[in-house]
Amino acid sequence: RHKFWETQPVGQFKDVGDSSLPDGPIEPPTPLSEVKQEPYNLPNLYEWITCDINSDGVCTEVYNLLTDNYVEDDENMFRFNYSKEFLRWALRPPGYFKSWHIGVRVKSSKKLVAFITGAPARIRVRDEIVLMAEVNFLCVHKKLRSKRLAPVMIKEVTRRVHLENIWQAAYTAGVVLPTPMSTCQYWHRSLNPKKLIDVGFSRLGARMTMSRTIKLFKLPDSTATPGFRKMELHDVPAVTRLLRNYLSQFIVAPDFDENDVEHWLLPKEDVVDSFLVESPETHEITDFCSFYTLPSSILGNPNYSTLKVAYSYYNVSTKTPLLQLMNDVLIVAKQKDFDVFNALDVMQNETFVKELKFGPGDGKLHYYLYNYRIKHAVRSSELGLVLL
Ligand code: NHW
Ligand code: EN5
Repeated sequence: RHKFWETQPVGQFKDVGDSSLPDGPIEPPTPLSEVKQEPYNLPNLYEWITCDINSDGVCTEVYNLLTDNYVEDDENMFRFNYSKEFLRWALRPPGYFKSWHIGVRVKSSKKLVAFITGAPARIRVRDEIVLMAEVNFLCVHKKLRSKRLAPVMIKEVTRRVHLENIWQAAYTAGVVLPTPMSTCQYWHRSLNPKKLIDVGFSRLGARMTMSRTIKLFKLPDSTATPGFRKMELHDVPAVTRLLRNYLSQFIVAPDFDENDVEHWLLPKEDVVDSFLVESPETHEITDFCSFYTLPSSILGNPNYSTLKVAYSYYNVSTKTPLLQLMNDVLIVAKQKDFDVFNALDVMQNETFVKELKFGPGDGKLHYYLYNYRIKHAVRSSELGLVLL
């Protein structure tokens, strides 16, 4: 059934429920001298390239490939439209490897037709901190699908990750592969219900008119929490402490240090937004929330071409109730003209989605680890990890 995945060190469907297998690495590392030194073979018309994502030209080529060929919803109405600045942010975290930004070109025309990336991360699984590659942006041009190019791309990124002496990876996908360590539900909070209905992202509910729907999703003009403000550079140490302490309760979570927090959470216009609550009395940082910006192209609509979408990222509440904190972040997302705010049911997100009028989406997101077994699947609320 899975001719490729059956050959890989991932949990196999036949082993689901087998408690005799231990948690942890499936295969031991091999000596670096035994890692294949040459790239895997591609069909003859194609060649590997390492993408210099700093180059504006290369970044534009990657952007165009993804804009036209990356992930769509099940009815092909929307397609992810990661911005160039977002791609640069996602692909250049502290300690990144340029060799993990892998493209495939047509030899004759030099056209970019496929892409895959890795980015290094320390991820804690229970009480073990594991150095991993976060693999993302796997994309094969629509005209080259179903030719078994994806397995070659995955083997090549694996080889280049191994060359850096890293033996585990984490990735998410909308499709079921052998085998999810966790499965999450997408939730959506309408901010601009009229546009969402016009483009087919959502539907008018039964016995609902447009004006009642608009009223239902109305939000206050300004945030409610005293001391709520944008995160700044000098907040990095306090946010790191708050976040590390919060994430320690989850079974799988990133192990963020101050450099990681500066990279992943310091606001970057049209890429990532972060807010915190500074107590007006003690000036203590008590709460934190964030979202990233990932628009979707609207396919074949005469009136609209893009949907502005915010995705819930990391949120921490210690003093402000999470419900109030998230209502404030919805208000700022609305002020910034987002059409919809998305969240997965990870961490404590189930505690606010219904009350704040999110509705379940038609999409699921499956989380995977490569070469690391977790015997019992993790509940989504036990996941403290958000991948882009
Ligand atoms: S998930 C988004 C993936 N991208 C898209 O969906 C974009 C649109 N689709 C495409 O471009 C986020 C193509 O359909 C792709 C497949 C390229 C998806 N993950 O070439 P063939 C990520 O980027 C398996 C993994 O003929 P294709 C995460 C499939 O099960 N495997 O198909 C990426 C089959 O194998 P099987 C996937 O449609 C994580 C084989 O590919 C997959 O032309 C990557 C068919 O290949 C997916 N999303 O191209 C893994 N989709 O065994 C990283 C299909 O079933 C692992 N397949 O026969 C870790 C590596 C690092 C390790 C380090 C120690
Ligand atoms: C790796 N980092 O299916 C990423 N999105 O629900 C790969 N549905 O937007 C992950 N189909 O339900 C890929 N509207 C997995 C996600 C692929 C994209 C995807 C889903 C997630 C989505 C929307 C639009 C559906 C259009 C038709 C959806 C309903 C919203 C409604 C709002 C009002 C309250 C009720 C719900």
